Amino acid sequence: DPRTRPAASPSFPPAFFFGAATAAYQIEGAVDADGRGRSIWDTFSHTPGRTFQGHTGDVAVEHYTRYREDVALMADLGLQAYRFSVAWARVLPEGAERIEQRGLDFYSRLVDELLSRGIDPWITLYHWDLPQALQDRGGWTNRDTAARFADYAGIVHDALGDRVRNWSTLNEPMVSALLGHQAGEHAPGVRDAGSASRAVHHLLLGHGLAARVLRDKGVESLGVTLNFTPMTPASERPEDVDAARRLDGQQNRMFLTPIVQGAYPEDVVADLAAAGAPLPVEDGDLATIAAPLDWLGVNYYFEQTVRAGTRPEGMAPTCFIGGEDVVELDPAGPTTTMGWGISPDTFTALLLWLKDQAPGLPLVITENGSAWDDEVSDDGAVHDPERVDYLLRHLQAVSAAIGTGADVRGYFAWSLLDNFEWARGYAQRFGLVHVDYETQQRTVKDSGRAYAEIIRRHRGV
Ligand code: GBH
Repeated sequence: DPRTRPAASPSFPPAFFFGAATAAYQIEGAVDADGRGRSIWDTFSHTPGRTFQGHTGDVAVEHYTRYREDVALMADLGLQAYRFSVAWARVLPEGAERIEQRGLDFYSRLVDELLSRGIDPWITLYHWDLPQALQDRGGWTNRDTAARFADYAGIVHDALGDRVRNWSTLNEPMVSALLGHQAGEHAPGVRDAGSASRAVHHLLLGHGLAARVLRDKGVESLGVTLNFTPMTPASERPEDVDAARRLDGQQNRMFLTPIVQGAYPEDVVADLAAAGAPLPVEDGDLATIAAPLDWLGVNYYFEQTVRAGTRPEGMAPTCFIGGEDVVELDPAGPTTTMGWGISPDTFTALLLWLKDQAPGLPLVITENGSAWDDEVSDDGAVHDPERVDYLLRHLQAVSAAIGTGADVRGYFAWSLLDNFEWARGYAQRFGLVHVDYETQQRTVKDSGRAYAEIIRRHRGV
């Protein structure tokens, strides 16, 4: 089938690796199993009006009970690595203190299964599912949550560190802080600039404290995952250029710069202060946040063009502090079912920009992918030529960046499986593997087969 055969296969350095990524709440289900505590995503998804048609992660794709089958699928695809997150509330049902051994045991079984198949586990400690018990004490707006996160990191490492080499603290603190506390589109569903800026700083502080704990325990492959959305001004008008600067500041630089340079960008500090939402920085915090890392995880999906102006009636609330006078434009070209544009060249430019921003820090693509309306067709296959095209063009973009000097070590496709796409519920499918939500049957899509072929050629097997 020509749709599964890449025209020009991009080439990568021999040590480059390919994997796929998931996150706990999006796939596990089994929310009441083995003493798991509630998380803010249980609360949020069960609050009427918060998610698409009230969808929740209660069942998701039953990965908690089907993980063996899912690891077998990974092995069939030839994946070299698998990035997954640990649900804090499975390990510490109240967020702190009492450890639930059965929760740790699940991840231990998963790790053993991966290793038995020769797949390298990459753990993310936090992919947005804060224990509700900690939210009840203020969540990320409370400085104490950063210290609790560091404790939790140490507990997970004590259980899995003998077998897992690769550790990431946070996934996309931008989303936790700004979508969770400024736009209110994600859990905990708060819309308050002051809460958002407190969450920004405490997430970063939590990252730094956890990094210290993991380093002390001997971790040698330590990173954090940030999401990047490059911002382009709609015109040369100074107000549009400034709108793009402000959004770029909060979306991209506010998280990257403290981690790699030990300081918040001055323009961002000024913007937040002007919006009445200063960052609650205390002495020593920035040195903690700038803990040395072994790699930076990069999530990239699309670029955004912005202009200054009044947001049209009915437009979703801005996720940027003081961003009420900035408008995000619809993409000019074709879009995925998320409504996101497709800009592989911007991916190359982003990786080269990161090479300059974080000299000497290896990059790992921890997420990249696209959503489409996939269906199992009469021949029993799932034909997703758009995803094949997106995948190939973005892999070419990574290859081009490497060719121009970016030190990119690996690529994780988002996602292994169709899953609970947060506020968009099960309406958006990102998987390389299709899931029938009635039967839980998995079907490898054409894109999964194309990816397997790329990996097979890369490994020369
Ligand atoms: C990732 O989030 C998540 O890690 C993953 O769990 C999720 O399933 C996947 O992507 C697909 O959504 O600057 O105003 O244009 C990415 C979510 C998308 C949130 C881009 C911020 C930019 C908002 N990010 N979005 S704006």
